[in-house]
Amino acid sequence: MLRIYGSARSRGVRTLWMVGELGLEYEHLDYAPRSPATRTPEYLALNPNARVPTIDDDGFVLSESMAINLYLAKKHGKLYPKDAKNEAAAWQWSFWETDRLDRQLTTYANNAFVLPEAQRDAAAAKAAWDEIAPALDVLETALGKSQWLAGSEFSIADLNVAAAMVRALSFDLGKWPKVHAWLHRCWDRPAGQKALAMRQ
Ligand SMILES: N[C@@H](CCC(=O)N[C@@H](CS)C(=O)NCC(=O)O)C(=O)O
Repeated sequence: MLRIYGSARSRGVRTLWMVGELGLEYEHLDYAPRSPATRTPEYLALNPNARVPTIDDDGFVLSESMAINLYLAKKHGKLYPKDAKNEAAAWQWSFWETDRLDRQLTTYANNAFVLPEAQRDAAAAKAAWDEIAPALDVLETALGKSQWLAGSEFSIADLNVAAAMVRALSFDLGKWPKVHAWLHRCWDRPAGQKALAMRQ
Protein backbone atom coordinates (compact mmCIF):
# COMPACT_ATOMS: atom_id res chain seq x y z
CA MET A 1 0.00 0.00 0.00
CA LEU A 2 1.16 3.49 -0.82
CA ARG A 3 1.30 5.79 2.18
CA ILE A 4 1.40 9.57 1.70
CA TYR A 5 2.59 11.82 4.49
CA GLY A 6 1.64 15.48 4.09
CA SER A 7 -1.38 17.71 4.23
CA ALA A 8 -3.15 18.90 1.07
CA ARG A 9 -2.51 22.42 2.37
CA SER A 10 1.20 21.80 1.90
CA ARG A 11 3.29 20.67 -1.06
CA GLY A 12 1.52 17.39 -0.33
CA VAL A 13 -1.22 18.62 -2.69
CA ARG A 14 1.13 17.80 -5.58
CA THR A 15 1.28 14.13 -4.58
CA LEU A 16 -2.45 13.96 -3.86
CA TRP A 17 -3.21 15.34 -7.33
CA MET A 18 -0.83 12.80 -8.88
CA VAL A 19 -2.35 9.76 -7.16
CA GLY A 20 -5.79 11.01 -8.23
CA GLU A 21 -4.64 11.09 -11.86
CA LEU A 22 -3.26 7.56 -11.50
CA GLY A 23 -6.34 6.25 -9.69
CA LEU A 24 -4.21 4.73 -6.93
CA GLU A 25 -5.39 3.57 -3.56
CA TYR A 26 -3.42 5.10 -0.75
CA GLU A 27 -3.32 5.79 2.94
CA HIS A 28 -3.12 9.50 3.74
CA LEU A 29 -1.38 10.76 6.88
CA ASP A 30 -2.49 14.37 6.94
CA TYR A 31 0.63 15.80 8.58
CA ALA A 32 0.84 19.60 8.59
CA PRO A 33 4.20 21.28 7.95
CA ARG A 34 6.17 21.84 11.17
CA SER A 35 3.63 19.79 13.16
CA PRO A 36 4.87 17.58 16.02
CA ALA A 37 4.14 14.52 13.85
CA THR A 38 6.93 15.61 11.48
CA ARG A 39 9.41 15.84 14.34
CA THR A 40 9.09 12.31 15.73
CA PRO A 41 12.03 9.87 15.41
CA GLU A 42 9.78 7.66 13.25
CA TYR A 43 9.08 10.42 10.75
CA LEU A 44 12.65 11.74 10.79
CA ALA A 45 13.82 8.24 9.87
CA LEU A 46 11.67 8.52 6.72
CA ASN A 47 12.53 12.13 5.95
CA PRO A 48 15.41 13.63 7.94
CA ASN A 49 14.53 17.04 6.47
CA ALA A 50 11.36 17.00 8.61
CA ARG A 51 9.37 18.22 5.61
CA VAL A 52 6.31 17.03 3.74
CA PRO A 53 5.44 15.31 1.48
CA THR A 54 7.06 11.92 1.89
CA ILE A 55 5.81 8.62 0.50
CA ASP A 56 6.32 5.03 1.61
CA ASP A 57 5.50 2.81 -1.35
CA ASP A 58 5.54 -0.72 0.07
CA GLY A 59 8.80 0.05 1.88
CA PHE A 60 10.32 2.34 -0.75
CA VAL A 61 10.63 5.72 0.95
CA LEU A 62 10.95 8.90 -1.10
CA SER A 63 10.77 12.61 -0.42
CA GLU A 64 10.87 15.74 -2.64
CA SER A 65 7.51 16.33 -4.28
CA MET A 66 8.85 16.59 -7.82
CA ALA A 67 10.79 13.31 -7.54
CA ILE A 68 7.79 11.59 -5.96
CA ASN A 69 5.53 12.55 -8.86
CA LEU A 70 8.09 11.62 -11.51
CA TYR A 71 8.54 8.25 -9.82
CA LEU A 72 4.81 7.53 -9.51
CA ALA A 73 4.07 8.58 -13.10
CA LYS A 74 6.93 6.45 -14.45
CA LYS A 75 6.09 3.46 -12.27
CA HIS A 76 2.43 3.46 -13.30
CA GLY A 77 3.05 4.39 -16.93
CA LYS A 78 0.70 7.37 -17.03
CA LEU A 79 1.43 11.04 -17.77
CA TYR A 80 5.09 10.07 -18.13
CA PRO A 81 6.58 10.90 -21.58
CA LYS A 82 7.61 7.84 -23.54
CA ASP A 83 10.43 9.40 -25.54
CA ALA A 84 13.71 10.58 -24.04
CA LYS A 85 13.36 14.19 -25.17
CA ASN A 86 9.94 14.77 -23.64
CA GLU A 87 11.08 12.89 -20.54
CA ALA A 88 14.01 15.30 -20.27
CA ALA A 89 11.65 18.24 -20.83
CA ALA A 90 9.57 16.99 -17.88
CA TRP A 91 12.72 16.96 -15.72
CA GLN A 92 13.71 20.38 -17.01
CA TRP A 93 10.38 21.97 -16.11
CA SER A 94 10.25 20.25 -12.71
CA PHE A 95 13.77 21.45 -11.81
CA TRP A 96 13.06 24.87 -13.33
CA GLU A 97 10.01 25.33 -11.13
CA THR A 98 11.95 24.31 -8.04
CA ASP A 99 14.68 26.82 -8.85
CA ARG A 100 12.74 29.78 -10.29
CA LEU A 101 9.30 29.71 -8.64
CA ASP A 102 8.90 27.33 -5.71
CA ARG A 103 10.07 29.23 -2.64
CA GLN A 104 9.44 32.54 -4.37
CA LEU A 105 5.72 31.74 -4.65
CA THR A 106 5.48 30.67 -1.01
CA THR A 107 7.36 33.74 0.19
CA TYR A 108 5.21 36.03 -1.94
CA ALA A 109 1.91 34.43 -0.92
CA ASN A 110 2.81 34.39 2.78
CA ASN A 111 3.84 38.03 2.83
CA ALA A 112 1.15 39.31 0.47
CA PHE A 113 -1.99 37.61 1.79
CA VAL A 114 -1.55 34.40 3.84
CA LEU A 115 0.00 35.65 7.10
CA PRO A 116 -1.91 37.95 9.44
CA GLU A 117 -1.28 41.53 8.26
CA ALA A 118 0.96 42.41 11.19
CA GLN A 119 3.35 39.58 10.32
CA ARG A 120 3.68 40.39 6.61
CA ASP A 121 6.95 41.73 5.22
CA ALA A 122 6.28 43.93 2.20
CA ALA A 123 9.95 43.99 1.17
CA ALA A 124 10.12 40.18 1.16
CA ALA A 125 6.93 40.04 -0.92
CA LYS A 126 8.36 42.51 -3.43
CA ALA A 127 11.72 40.69 -3.66
CA ALA A 128 9.87 37.42 -4.30
CA TRP A 129 7.60 39.02 -6.90
CA ASP A 130 10.65 40.45 -8.68
CA GLU A 131 11.77 36.84 -9.26
CA ILE A 132 8.32 35.46 -10.02
CA ALA A 133 7.49 37.96 -12.81
CA PRO A 134 10.42 37.03 -15.09
CA ALA A 135 9.76 33.33 -14.47
CA LEU A 136 6.15 33.85 -15.58
CA ASP A 137 7.49 35.58 -18.70
CA VAL A 138 9.53 32.44 -19.46
CA LEU A 139 6.48 30.22 -18.97
CA GLU A 140 4.31 32.53 -21.12
CA THR A 141 6.82 32.29 -23.97
CA ALA A 142 7.01 28.49 -23.71
CA LEU A 143 3.21 28.19 -23.73
CA GLY A 144 3.12 30.42 -26.81
CA LYS A 145 4.99 27.67 -28.66
CA SER A 146 3.06 24.68 -27.34
CA GLN A 147 -0.12 24.15 -25.34
CA TRP A 148 1.67 21.75 -23.02
CA LEU A 149 5.18 21.71 -21.54
CA ALA A 150 6.48 18.30 -22.67
CA GLY A 151 4.93 16.99 -25.86
CA SER A 152 1.50 17.37 -27.36
CA GLU A 153 -0.61 16.43 -24.35
CA PHE A 154 -0.95 17.07 -20.61
CA SER A 155 1.91 15.31 -18.81
CA ILE A 156 3.81 15.12 -15.56
CA ALA A 157 5.66 18.30 -16.66
CA ASP A 158 2.40 20.28 -16.59
CA LEU A 159 1.20 18.59 -13.41
CA ASN A 160 4.42 19.28 -11.50
CA VAL A 161 4.64 22.94 -12.50
CA ALA A 162 0.92 23.71 -12.22
CA ALA A 163 0.58 21.90 -8.89
CA ALA A 164 3.49 23.91 -7.50
CA MET A 165 1.74 27.07 -8.69
CA VAL A 166 -1.41 26.44 -6.64
CA ARG A 167 -0.99 29.82 -4.93
CA ALA A 168 -0.99 31.53 -8.32
CA LEU A 169 -4.61 30.46 -8.88
CA SER A 170 -5.56 33.53 -6.86
CA PHE A 171 -3.06 35.91 -8.50
CA ASP A 172 -3.93 38.43 -11.18
CA LEU A 173 -2.22 36.78 -14.16
CA GLY A 174 -3.65 39.25 -16.70
CA LYS A 175 -0.16 40.05 -17.94
CA TRP A 176 0.39 36.33 -18.67
CA PRO A 177 -2.80 35.15 -20.45
CA LYS A 178 -1.33 31.87 -21.69
CA VAL A 179 -0.09 31.00 -18.20
CA HIS A 180 -3.53 31.87 -16.81
CA ALA A 181 -5.35 29.67 -19.34
CA TRP A 182 -2.88 26.77 -18.98
CA LEU A 183 -2.92 26.89 -15.16
CA HIS A 184 -6.70 26.66 -15.08
CA ARG A 185 -6.74 24.01 -17.83
CA CYS A 186 -4.50 21.88 -15.63
CA TRP A 187 -6.26 22.47 -12.32
CA ASP A 188 -9.71 21.97 -13.91
CA ARG A 189 -8.93 18.29 -14.41
CA PRO A 190 -11.06 16.14 -12.06
CA ALA A 191 -8.01 14.97 -10.06
CA GLY A 192 -6.81 18.57 -9.74
CA GLN A 193 -10.22 19.70 -8.50
CA LYS A 194 -10.34 16.83 -6.01
CA ALA A 195 -6.90 17.71 -4.63
CA LEU A 196 -7.87 21.38 -4.46
CA ALA A 197 -11.04 20.53 -2.50
CA MET A 198 -8.86 18.72 0.05
CA ARG A 199 -7.22 22.09 0.87
CA GLN A 200 -10.52 23.57 2.15
N1 LIG B 1 11.58 20.63 -1.87
C1 LIG B 1 10.66 19.99 -0.97
C2 LIG B 1 10.12 21.06 -0.03
C3 LIG B 1 9.25 20.46 1.04
C4 LIG B 1 8.79 21.55 2.00
O1 LIG B 1 9.48 22.54 2.28
N2 LIG B 1 7.60 21.32 2.57
C5 LIG B 1 7.07 22.26 3.52
C6 LIG B 1 5.56 22.26 3.47
S1 LIG B 1 4.91 22.89 1.98
C7 LIG B 1 7.46 21.81 4.92
O2 LIG B 1 7.35 20.65 5.24
N3 LIG B 1 7.92 22.74 5.75
C8 LIG B 1 8.30 22.46 7.09
C9 LIG B 1 9.42 23.31 7.59
O3 LIG B 1 9.74 24.31 6.93
O4 LIG B 1 9.91 23.01 8.67
C10 LIG B 1 9.53 19.32 -1.76
O5 LIG B 1 9.21 19.81 -2.87
O6 LIG B 1 8.99 18.31 -1.32
